[in-house]
Amino acid sequence: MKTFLRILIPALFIFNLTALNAEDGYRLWLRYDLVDNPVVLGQYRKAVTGYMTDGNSATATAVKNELQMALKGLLGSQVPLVTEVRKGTLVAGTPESSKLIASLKLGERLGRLGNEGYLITNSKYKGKKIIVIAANTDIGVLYGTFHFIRLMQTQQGIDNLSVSSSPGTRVRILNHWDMLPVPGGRSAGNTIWKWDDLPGKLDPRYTDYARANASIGINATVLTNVNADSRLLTVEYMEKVAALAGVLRPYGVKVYLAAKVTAPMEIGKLNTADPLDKDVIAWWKKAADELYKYIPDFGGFVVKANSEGQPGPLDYNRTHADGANLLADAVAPHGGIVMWRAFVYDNKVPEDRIKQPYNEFIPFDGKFRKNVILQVKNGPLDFQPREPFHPLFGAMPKTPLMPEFQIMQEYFGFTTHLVFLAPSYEECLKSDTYCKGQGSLVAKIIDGTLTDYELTGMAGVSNIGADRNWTGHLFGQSNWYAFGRLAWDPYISSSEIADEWVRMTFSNKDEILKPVSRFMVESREISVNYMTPLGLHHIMAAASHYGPGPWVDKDPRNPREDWTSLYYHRADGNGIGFDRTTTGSNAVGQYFPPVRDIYNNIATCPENLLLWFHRVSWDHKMKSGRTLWDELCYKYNDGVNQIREVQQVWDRLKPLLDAERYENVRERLVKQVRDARIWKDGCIVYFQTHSKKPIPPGVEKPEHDLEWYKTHRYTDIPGMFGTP
Ligand code: GCW
Repeated sequence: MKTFLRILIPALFIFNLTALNAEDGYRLWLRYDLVDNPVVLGQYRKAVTGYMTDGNSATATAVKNELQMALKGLLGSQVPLVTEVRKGTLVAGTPESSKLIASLKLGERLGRLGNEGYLITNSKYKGKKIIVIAANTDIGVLYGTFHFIRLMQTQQGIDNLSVSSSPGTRVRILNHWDMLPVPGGRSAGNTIWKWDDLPGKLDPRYTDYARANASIGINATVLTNVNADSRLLTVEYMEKVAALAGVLRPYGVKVYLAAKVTAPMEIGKLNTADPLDKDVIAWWKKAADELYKYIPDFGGFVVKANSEGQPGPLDYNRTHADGANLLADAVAPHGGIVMWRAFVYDNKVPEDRIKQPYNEFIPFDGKFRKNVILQVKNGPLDFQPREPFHPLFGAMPKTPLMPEFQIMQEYFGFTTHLVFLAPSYEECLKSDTYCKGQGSLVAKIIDGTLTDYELTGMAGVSNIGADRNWTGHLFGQSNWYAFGRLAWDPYISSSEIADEWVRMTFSNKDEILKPVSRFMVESREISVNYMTPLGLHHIMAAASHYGPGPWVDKDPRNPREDWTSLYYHRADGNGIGFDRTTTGSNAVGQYFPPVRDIYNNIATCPENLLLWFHRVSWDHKMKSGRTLWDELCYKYNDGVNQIREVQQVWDRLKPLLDAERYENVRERLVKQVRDARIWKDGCIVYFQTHSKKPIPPGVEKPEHDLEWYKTHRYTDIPGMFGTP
């Protein structure tokens, strides 16, 4: 009996622990498990023996709660909240809320940090060693607190702290592309917003959403799709939005809405939405006044207008500036802003699609109100695996521009493929536009270093959904994380971000940290290789946007030319690629010299953008000495082999990982490897019908004939758009 109990009791204990710590990914990177390095743990326990927070605001309470939770978890036992300083007290507050912090005379250093920045330093108070997290506002203290917690999660030293940090951009915003529920049945899909339960019932998940965002400095969110629903501006929805705003507010996350230009007609019963019509002007003013009654700190609107069927000012022979300024005037008295999207194109305009945003917006530089910012996708087309940077960056000195990145992997295998996107964000931010000579990086334009932009921001199309682990693929979390970190600091590198995220999410141990962060950083290039190497773009399956579709000559949703693959790759017996040089569409002309000349010349154009800018013969000699055709085949082949290697690395890590999270990724990698092969084979057999050349030696032979790839349907890929 005794022996039985001896076995049973620990077994029960272990079972319970496992149950409590279900590794379902819900905790994201905010995992506060015991520091597993005894030396580091010892140092932390000595350095932090208690914590002291002051202030009564909801944000100050959030600081207190977070510290309590984090310290208890990381250090293994309750760390007391103290009212008297003792050795090892962690003091968090503002000079207003905390007498102690006021006495440290940090004024000058804090002065430079603005409303959201913070300091973290070691100090002495009455001869006792303390750690100080200080800021000008409670929200700054919260950001500093999360930074401090991150230092412990990533096992950094905390005895010599001298951190001072403030955000590089002002509006660090998620754009959810979720739809509102459609009356009479269809659900809102995979959204975390439970619209039917609001405003009465608040899912505790909203608080964790806010915590996660605050932990990486995201301070804003657009709740629904930019293909907007005017019901959002009805009182019924304002109440729901206000309830959400109430949960997010203590964490510094402001709510914004997608506005539909025709809302005055759809819900206001006006017979026009003309931005210069006086009734329309009055309607928006009233709508904004009403919104601010419900949500006094409402952020403002994001607008997609005259793009992909969305209504806009051009329908009334007005301009984008007229449309944006109308809304800007309505929210200005309340401090709101308008983010007007530059993602516009029209198949009726006889012009290379990628040139249209630049052409449409350049004439209006300086014509927008002060509280308008243009939201510009990282590249001129549409979130493709690789694009050059958008030529609008640097070209509108009198109009603030904010980049829009896609976190949701619409063209990167949705929630099935492992693709860490920081390298693609970084590639755009570190692109040199030369708008003011060498060193005019996109990052320096959008953060105001090289411009007079008072309003700055960065938008990320969110991948957050109702899955227990938030993003479906566990590694999708890293893209949310990366976006937030870069919006705060547009200069940090992908490898730093990967390193932090792996440490916090998986482990600080080298045997996990090193291989995982390495394949994360490589994963984006791997996907480019098996999907769209050498500057290919928009050759995915129509509608679903999953899998290859270089043969797409008609989109089932709309038979427009600029939604086909043929429009973009232009392959025939002579060669492949879109001539955008001075002898072609001259899209290169939208860049500053010398960028335009570099892109324009086939000898200097980076090979990873070759087919974006050039039409190239199949026999063209590449830098490797191979022909273009052979190089293309090898790139596809490399992509498949590289993702197989990632799969092997992951499998080898199995004994070191918890079963649940290991399995989440393993199962998806199986599909990713399968579908990378389909991409490679499908593209090679299709392009071979044009090149008529043999597949070079060493490239794995395609499994099927072209017809198979053309008719293949995926039945096990969540998140895919529509069908085929
Ligand atoms: O990538 C395309 C998507 C559309 C999206 C559009 C946009 C919200 O396929 O679903 O619409 O971009 O960015 O407006």
